[in-house]
Amino acid sequence: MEHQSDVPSVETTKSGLIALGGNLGQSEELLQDAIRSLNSHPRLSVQQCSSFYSTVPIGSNAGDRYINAACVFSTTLPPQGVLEACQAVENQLGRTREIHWGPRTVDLDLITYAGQIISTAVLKVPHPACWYRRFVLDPVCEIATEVVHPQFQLTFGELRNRILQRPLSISYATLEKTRQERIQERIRAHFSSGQVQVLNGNISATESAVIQLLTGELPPDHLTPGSLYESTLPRPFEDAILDVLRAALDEPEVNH
Ligand code: A4P
Ligand code: MG
Repeated sequence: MEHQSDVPSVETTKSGLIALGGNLGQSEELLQDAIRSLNSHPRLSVQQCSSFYSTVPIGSNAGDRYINAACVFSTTLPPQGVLEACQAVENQLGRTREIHWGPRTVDLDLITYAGQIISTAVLKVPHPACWYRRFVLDPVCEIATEVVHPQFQLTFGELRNRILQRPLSISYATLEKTRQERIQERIRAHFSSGQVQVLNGNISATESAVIQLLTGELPPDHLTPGSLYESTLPRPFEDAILDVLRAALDEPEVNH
């Protein structure tokens, strides 16, 4: 029998997308340094970069406005290797991780890798939040609007168009009544009816809601665009939902 180690490995070139963000220090220069640094990796090359966008910070600890961008890369590294290359660049550019979602010099997220779906303890691809964040979708769509999100089978351009609907329609498919009411109250306090519309729970959410909030665990093979499982969001859920909506509603400003 032939062992795996006896088979000569053939290195194929794969491509993917990385999203960049930062809000500490000279962010534009730091993002440019990050792109140069990624490109200097012997097995990774940056093919195309978006403009730089100024975006509203999402998350209560997030700090000042962010600069966000995206790039297309090609690589002979496996996905885990691209993640490690990204983390090496973050560390080299002075990233520390005292606060989750806290201010950072440079944050590099692997958005897609060769149309693959990956879910390990350290790497989730496509990036789970990429479909509702304008700070990811706008730069990505500038350079890769036709790239298909492999779980949703929609292009990034289509994913962005869904989020552009106003009011943004959301539903609480499986949340119990008291939690629905609590969340609804908070949404009303933060967003106007022209921004967010909460659909009645018994409407078929998959058809009409852009974002559908669900409790319980994420079923890996039943992912539809718009399904947001409680288990995939930071706690408390009620705050995380407001952050999701802010990230979907924010209008990034191009900052060439
Ligand atoms: N990880 C899993 N999958 C991936 C992936 N596809 N790409 C793991 C990158 N990392 C991935 O990330 C935590 C762990 O996620 C890593 O150890 C890796 O194994 P991190 O970069 O250390 O921590 P983080 O970035 O603080 O947390 P997280 O959850 O990744 O946050 P996000 O999603 O990166 O969001 N507002 C604006 N306007 N612009 C921003 O760019 N970014 C964030 C952070 C919050 N608010 C923002 C922005
Ligand atoms: Mg990150």
